[in-house]
Parts: sequence; structure tokens; C-alpha cells
Amino acid sequence: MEPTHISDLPTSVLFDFASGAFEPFLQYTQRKVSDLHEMFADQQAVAEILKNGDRLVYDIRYHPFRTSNSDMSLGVTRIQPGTIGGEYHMTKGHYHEREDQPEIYFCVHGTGYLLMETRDGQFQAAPWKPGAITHIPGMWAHRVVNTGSDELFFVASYHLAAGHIYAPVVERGFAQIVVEQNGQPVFLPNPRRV
Ligand code: M6P
Ligand code: ZN
Repeated sequence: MEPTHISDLPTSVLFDFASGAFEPFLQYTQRKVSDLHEMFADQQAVAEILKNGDRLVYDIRYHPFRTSNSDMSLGVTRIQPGTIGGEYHMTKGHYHEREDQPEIYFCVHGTGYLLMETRDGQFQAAPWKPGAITHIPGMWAHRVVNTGSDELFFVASYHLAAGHIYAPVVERGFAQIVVEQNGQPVFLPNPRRV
């Protein structure tokens, strides 16, 4: 696993539509409930899960394609189905360090929402199903929520220079949370902000 591999040759990886994995990848990250514990509104539900052991919420395979004068990162994220205190499994979500660095997200499998928010309070939730491709401008924080009963896979592409900023999302979350009510996703104002 060498994330700094540099090659000026064209490079292909092979994506498996059934598993959502691709090979080869240079970096693999798992995010479990313990890694995301601040993100969910119901802290008691988080504590209950952690008391009985941790569980995987999502994993990410990365291939940062680097040449001698460029970079383009590929990430594939697989979010497990499930809820925590009624709130659907979701990615941590982040802003980019550089607001001139956008990202493309491509939903390959599953259903859910891509939540996006700016620092000045604009909020959007793009309904997601396989085939949805969203361009996320560099100033919009982004988080994917899996509201289905199956895994949700999405492909991301961005420049490494974009950088990740997590602190505002850890501190305040997004404007709305997505919870299961009678088997359906419902948007509620983020209780941490009211
Ligand atoms: C996508 C990209 C990555 C990101 C990953 C998981 O693959 O946006 O940059 O790391 O999703 O999202 P997060 O970092 O918010 O947990
Ligand atoms: Zn991003």
C-alpha cells in the first residue's frame, strides 16, 4: 500500500459492480460507529451500540492517480444499510480546504441522499439512486446518507489539493438530519442547531 505512487503512464483499475470494490487500490479506510460517534444526534443510541461492540458504517478504497505534474484521486465509498437512533448511516462529511476545488460524486448502487451545505447556510439534499452524478462545487460541504435496505456505493473524483476539513461538521453537523419514520426517510432540523 503506497499512496504516493507516481506514474506518467495511463492507469486503469477494475471496478466490481456487485461488491463495490475496485482493484488495485492504494489506500483502504474503514469508518466505524466509534469513528463517527459525534455525528449522530442520538448520543445515547451511539453509547448503547459501543457498549455492545463497534460496527462498520462505511469503508473507502482510494487510488490517488499521480503523475509528475498532476493528480486526480478516485475514491469508492460503500455505506452499510442501517440506522443509529433512527438516523440513517451516513458519511462523516467534509468541506474542502480549497473552495476552488470541486468534486464529482457518482451513485452506483443503493438509494439515499447527498446532503450539501455552504458556510453561509444554503442547504440542498439531492435524491440519489444508481446513475445520479452530482457536481459538488468547492464551497459546499458534502455527506451521503444511505436510506435503503442495501449497501450504497458511490464513486468520487477530486484533486488531492482539495483537502478535507471535518471540524465544522463534527461541531455542528448539517442543517438537517435524515431519520427513518414508518420505514420512510424524513428530514428533520438538526437538533444540535435549534
Ligand atoms: C469520497 C471522497 C473522499 C472521502 C470519502 C468519505 O470517497 O469525498 O475524499 O474521504 O468520500 O467521506 P468522508 O471523508 O466525509 O468520511
Ligand atoms: Zn470532498
